[in-house]
Formats: sequence, C-alpha cells, structure tokens
Amino acid sequence: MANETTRRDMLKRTGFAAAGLGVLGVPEWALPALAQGETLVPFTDWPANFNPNPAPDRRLFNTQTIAGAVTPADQFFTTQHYGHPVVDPATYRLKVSGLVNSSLSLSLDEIRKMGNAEMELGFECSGNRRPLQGLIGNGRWTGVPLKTVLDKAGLKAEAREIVFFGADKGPEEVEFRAQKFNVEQQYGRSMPRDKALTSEAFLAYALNGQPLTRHQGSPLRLIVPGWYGAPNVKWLAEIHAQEDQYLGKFQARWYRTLKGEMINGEMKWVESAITHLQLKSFVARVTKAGSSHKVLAVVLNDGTPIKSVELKVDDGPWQAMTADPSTKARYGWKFYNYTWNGAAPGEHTLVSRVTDATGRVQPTEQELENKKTFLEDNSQHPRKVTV
Ligand SMILES: Nc1nc2c(c(=O)[nH]1)N[C@H]1C(S)=C(S)[C@@H](COP(=O)(O)O)O[C@H]1N2
Ligand SMILES: [Mo]
Repeated sequence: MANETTRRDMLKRTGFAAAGLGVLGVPEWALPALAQGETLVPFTDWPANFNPNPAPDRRLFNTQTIAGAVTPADQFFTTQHYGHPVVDPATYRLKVSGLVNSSLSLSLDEIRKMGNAEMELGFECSGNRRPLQGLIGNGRWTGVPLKTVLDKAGLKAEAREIVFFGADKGPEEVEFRAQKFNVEQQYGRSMPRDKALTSEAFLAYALNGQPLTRHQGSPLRLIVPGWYGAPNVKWLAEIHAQEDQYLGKFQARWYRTLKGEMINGEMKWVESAITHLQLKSFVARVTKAGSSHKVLAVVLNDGTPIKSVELKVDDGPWQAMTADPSTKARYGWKFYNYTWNGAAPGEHTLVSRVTDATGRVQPTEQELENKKTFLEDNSQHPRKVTV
C-alpha cells in the first residue's frame, strides 16, 4: 500500500516533470501501458534528477514506461559525438568508393528500389549501464542488405576492409611525441570484408514503417544486427573499400574494452574492439495489481537463443521468469515476467540474470571487476523498490 503511485507521482518521480512536461502536457507515449488497476512501483534507487533529454541531441529511454515490444521512434534513445548533421533526403547520395569495380553514387530512391527487407531488432549503446540502462531500444527497421550494395559496386580482390562514414565531423586532438595536433574526424567505423558480406548487416531508411528521423540518422544508416550501437553509422555518407586497416578514432582509439583475465595465476590484459552485444538482462519495471506484484525484465544479446532468465528477491533463491511470447525476434529485445506474491512491506532488492543456450551466464558486477573501461557493462543490476 505504502508506495502505490498515481500517474502524476510516477511522472514526477521518473523525471518527466523535471524535463518540464506538466501532466497535461505529457505526450501519450510517456504513460506506461498498465492494465486496469495496475500501478507502477517506482525504483527507489532511481536518480531524483533524472532528465530524459539532457541535451537537444540526446534522449534516454525510461524503461519504466515500456508499452510494447517496439519502441516508438520519438522515444528511441539517441546519442552521437558531433550533434546532428543536416542531410537533405532530396539531394542525398550514398557514395561507394575505393577498391570497387564501379564507384557508385546512389540516390535514396535508387536505394529504396534495391530492397525493402524488414527486421525487428534492438541495440544498446556500449556505454549503457546502471543506474538508468536508458541507452537501449528496439525497433522495426527497413532497408537494403549491405551485400546487395557491395555486390552492385563489385569488391576488388584486394578490398579487405569496408569503412562506413557518417556525414558528421569534428576536430579531435591527436598526440604524437608529446605534441598535440587537431585532426578532423569524420565519424567512421569499419568491418572486415567477410563480415560485411556474410553478416545480416543492412542499410536502413525506415524505423517502425516511417522514414528515419534526424535523430536516428536520416536518410540512411547502417544496422548490424546483434552488435552494439557504435557500428550502426547514422547519416551514412560513404562506404569505402580499402586494403589497409581503418584507424579512425571511433574504430581504433575509442569503443575499445580493456579487460584482465587470470591465466595460470597471472593477469593477462587484453584490449578488444566493441562488436557484438554482450549477454544482458535487467529489471525494467515493477507494477502492482491487487496483492501481487509483477516484475518485468528486459533481455538483449547478440541473437544467441536464450535458455533462461531468473529473478532473485533479496537473499532468496533464483526463480524462473516467464518469456513474453510477443517478443520473439532473433535480434530483438525480449521481455520476461515474474509474479511476485506475498511481498512483505518494506524495501526489497530485485536482480535478474540471463543464461544463453551455450551455457554463458550474465556476470555479476564483481566478476567484471577486471574490466577497466566502462563500456560493455553487462553485469547483473540489482534494483530497489519499496512495497
Ligand atoms: N554518424 C554517426 N553515427 C553514429 C554515431 C555518431 O556519433 N555518428 N554514434 C553511434 C553510437 S555510439 C550509438 S550508441 C548509436 C546511437 O544510435 P541512435 O541515436 O539511433 O540510438 O549511433 C551510432 N552511430
Ligand atoms: Mo554508443
């Protein structure tokens, strides 16, 4: 009884009021799809100053407002390094250059005619982590397989590295022998030729059946199913085939993970590039209906089938959660539910953990303590509620 909330309280608590949206001015999407008689039990460890729009070009998703498998485009999280470039879809051209038999310059219409495959998939920023877990979303993307475009250009035998450039640019300091130089960087990410040709990567021009918004990379972006957000290059301007490895900042110096592993009693440090999503789950929302509570967990991974998701309440045993049959897409996020009966009044800690079909188990925070960089944090995330 203690913590039942009205929608007004919930909106305040979860930061919509802080963002300057009064209850009457709140867009319909901000209201969680709760069943009749169901009320939200807010997380008590949620930051009081939560602001879903910390900057005009940044948006966080409040998982407590999840209303279905597909995240509406105007709620989809957004982040990038150099703000939003302006790209006019009417004059837009995608260039395909470098070690190809024929260089291409494709209009949006030409690209649309090359394919309209649709895939439901989710991704998170590799920096997504506690306490918010708000850099995550799931959508229906439409586009052209990357292979179709690469085959049209014809990759030469020496083309070993495929680089994807966005239209956005900015200056970055590069240090060489204690001297600093300002080097212009275009947002760029690369992939080995084989990955580009065999993966399910595609060039997306629509999200949830509508043209991409400026936030999500209008008019065209790369999507790599099962990978983190960074490779999903927005405002895609050019695909360049080359022989040498691409060493741009966001490929070679940023979006890397430094992790130590104990091998025969010795710590071995390894640096790796961010690619596929690490196995993750977290408690996204708790609601109350009558005398029982419902816990919703979100799972996201690289597309490996999920074996189980479990929930632990305080120091109790791990209990099985039930898969929501509406979330089935291979690369989509998945919802799991748990009916929590007989919760004693007071504060409780809820934590979920996921195991995939290969036997991989989501690590605890302690098990990840030798991961020195904050990226790729897929650790179990205990959350608190008061009932
Ligand atoms: N051109 C360009 N693409 C980019 C970025 C960027 O800075 N520039 N940021 C990447 C990162 S780090 C993430 S997490 C995703 C975010 O995609 P979204 O804004 O559609 O959620 O875009 C990726 N694509
Ligand atoms: Mo990211």
